[in-house]
Amino acid sequence: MKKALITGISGQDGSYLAEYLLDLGYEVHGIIRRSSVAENQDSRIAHLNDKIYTYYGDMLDTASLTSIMLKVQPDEIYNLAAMSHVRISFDIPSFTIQTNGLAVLNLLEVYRLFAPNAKFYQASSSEMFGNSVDDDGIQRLTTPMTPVSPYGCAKLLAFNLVRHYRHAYGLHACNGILFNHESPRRGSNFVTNKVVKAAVEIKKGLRDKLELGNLDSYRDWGHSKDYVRAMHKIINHDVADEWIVSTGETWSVRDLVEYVFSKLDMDWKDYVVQNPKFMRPEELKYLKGDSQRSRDTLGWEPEYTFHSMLDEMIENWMNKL
Ligand code: G4F
Repeated sequence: MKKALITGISGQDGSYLAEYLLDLGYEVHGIIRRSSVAENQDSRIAHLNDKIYTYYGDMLDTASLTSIMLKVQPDEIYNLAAMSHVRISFDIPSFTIQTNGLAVLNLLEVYRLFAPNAKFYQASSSEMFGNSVDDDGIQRLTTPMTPVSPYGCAKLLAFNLVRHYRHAYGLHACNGILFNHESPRRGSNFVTNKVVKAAVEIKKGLRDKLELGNLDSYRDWGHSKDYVRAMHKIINHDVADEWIVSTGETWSVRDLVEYVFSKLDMDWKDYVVQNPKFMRPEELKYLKGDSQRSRDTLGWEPEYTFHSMLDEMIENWMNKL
């Protein structure tokens, strides 16, 4: 039985990955960060409580990472822990750089010293590209990385560290550059779930408007469930490398809003207002990823479309509210 250690197991991706690995017969271990609201610590993984092993730890506490690594002795390490909100990274830039960048160095050191035979997966992000895009309107591995947020800068540091540790120490350490990915488990301060939740609340008469920031940015949105399958394929490929995971389709925030409101038989223009509070000091305007190599070499394909993913999120809030 293979052992996996997941940092960030209580997040959207961590919870889906834990389910996926359990189905494959893995023994799943995960690190949970302490929160003052106990329910927030494990709301996404409570249903797995008797199937997984969890430990309190923190990416900023190297001693906790060391003791967990020594105890678990994992075959596969998935580093999904991060301060994952791009706009908030402008408010807490130093914390973001420490957690998403420097802490990855600490984790790599703990991995190198105490579990060097394990395989390592780093959750790298399309936010690393910033506003770089090739002439054909696509981001690929050769596209320059010029991040436009503290979050993107920290992720780029971690990306380079992972590559460096692979080359310098011969470790099986790989990067998955994942474009945006969503699901009913997405935090409701990310734009997809914020829009879906508010639209359903409006439909049910629980509120009357939705405040958003920039409607003109474009994202390549996939489903988290599809993307955790890609993580497993990436870490288990013979050669550790860098991989892009994306749908290859791009939609604007306006398209997203239009679709969700029209699905609920409403005209979004009657309800959506812009609030500068939700704008970013610097915006990443456009994402569309080329994942052809991942599809051809890893045999990965997404199952959800942008619309089927949103339909699932709408259904979730319709049932919940
Ligand atoms: O949903 P978002 O906050 O996601 P963002 O910034 O693209 O980051 C996500 O994807 C990255 C991969 O590229 C991940 F690395 C990262 O961890 C995260 O998962 O915003 C999407 C777009 C942005 O252009 C934003 O400006 O939606 C725009 N937007 C417009 N109004 C808004 C809002 N975003 C949020 N969160 N809230 C708004 O009210």
